[in-house]
Amino acid sequence: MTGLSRRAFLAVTGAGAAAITLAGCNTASTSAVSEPERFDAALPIPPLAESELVDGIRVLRITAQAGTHQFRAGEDVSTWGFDGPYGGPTVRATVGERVAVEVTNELDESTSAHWHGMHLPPDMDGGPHQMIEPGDTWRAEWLLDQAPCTLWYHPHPHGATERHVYRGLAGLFYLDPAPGSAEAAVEEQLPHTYGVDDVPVVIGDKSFSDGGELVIDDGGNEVGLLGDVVTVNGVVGPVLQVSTERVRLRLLNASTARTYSLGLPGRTVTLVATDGGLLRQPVELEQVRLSPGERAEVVLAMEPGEEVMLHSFEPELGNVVVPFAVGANDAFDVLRIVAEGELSASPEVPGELATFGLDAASATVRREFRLSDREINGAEMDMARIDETVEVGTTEIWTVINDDLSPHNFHVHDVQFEVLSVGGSEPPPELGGRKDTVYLEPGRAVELIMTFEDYADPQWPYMYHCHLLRHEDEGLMGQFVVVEPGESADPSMIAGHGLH
Ligand SMILES: [Cu+2]
Repeated sequence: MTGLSRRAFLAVTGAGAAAITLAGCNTASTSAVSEPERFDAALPIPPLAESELVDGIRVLRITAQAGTHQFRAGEDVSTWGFDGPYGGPTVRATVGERVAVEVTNELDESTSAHWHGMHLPPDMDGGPHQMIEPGDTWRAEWLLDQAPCTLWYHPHPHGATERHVYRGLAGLFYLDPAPGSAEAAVEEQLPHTYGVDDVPVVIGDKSFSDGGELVIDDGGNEVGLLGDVVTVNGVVGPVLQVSTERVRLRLLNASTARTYSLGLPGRTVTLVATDGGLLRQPVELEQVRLSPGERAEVVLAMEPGEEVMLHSFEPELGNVVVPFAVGANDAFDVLRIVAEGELSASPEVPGELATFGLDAASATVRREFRLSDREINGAEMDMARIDETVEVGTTEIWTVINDDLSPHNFHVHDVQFEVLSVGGSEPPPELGGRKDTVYLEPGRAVELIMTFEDYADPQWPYMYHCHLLRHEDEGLMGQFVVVEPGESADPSMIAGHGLH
């Protein structure tokens, strides 16, 4: 067990901490994740969602449903998924297109579908104010107006997001570059054949009961549920066969609490993109740290006949007070990758990938967000309260501080931000791209810069929150509206709406 109950955690991190030793915690130096004996389950590739063009709009339909899924062959588990028992199809559309997604809820409780990382109007965001009741269909329609990137979609019902995502409701959403764009030329040079050399890797840790069902309430660990079984695209012990000299992995941490640090032991991977799109230049890394909700695109070079293991090293989580209780001591294999005897040629990764950048001198507003326990700036989430009001067109710098001795992270809806500093220093190169979610080390501040370009609407808020989903569910979330200059937030629509 990785278990250290929240009450015990608060006790050791509280005033009496100095008097308490952790000598009794004999799991402190060993990984709490149990690896499968063999990695021989063919990595499933999520199907691409079907779509049709209707009056120039790319229309997709997905359905949230309950079902039965086998993470391990022969073992049926009750799960939830979009268009299937677990996970969801990969949605693919092109920057510049209008998309409409019609989401039907066939579950027996209300849910929602949030487009994580998407720049879109607040009433299309699929947050806790856009609930879909059982039997209903909700239509979200918007213009894909941001850099090409790898996003994802998942439910966002207030107080229940951890459970809905953990049971399996999560899928990828690829924004492909517009034809003729600079990004399209780069994309040609990167591995880009879906499921062949451009491979979705959705990682989720699970915990199973003696009866083989998913354990959801694990007694209240500080960070939420840390499963002792790691799954990729819904299976345990996966293997990926590759037939090309280079393979691109689109990594998504769809876990509710666990942070991974992914790499190939003894060699580097080439990081080309993070949450919001391509980096300026590729970065060679030994490990890519991914906290819940973050994405990374890495390119691996393979030799014919070679076999490598994608591994999760002990993640560097900062100055956490009880490392084993937050997964900091866990290291384990994730995905075996086997190259065929003959590999087709792949282009080299371009040295220049993308051009972008927000100028700190253009920021006219600064805000500070202090995360402590389940409060941001001293307040728990209130669905009927607008916490921040932003004028459309403004570039702002948000300073986000983890005031606790345990991990948090921070996700902002509607925008992709850039990281200006981490703990007062220039961010490492892997944080040099556009992001929507960032890890927060205990006791340190990150400065984020972002521009709120569109979609002024005083009535419908966007969210910002910790993406450790139990923290979010328990109140570590706030709401902002984007308004026209001089306009005020109008919470009249949301007061009493969406509350159950
Ligand atoms: Cu948190």
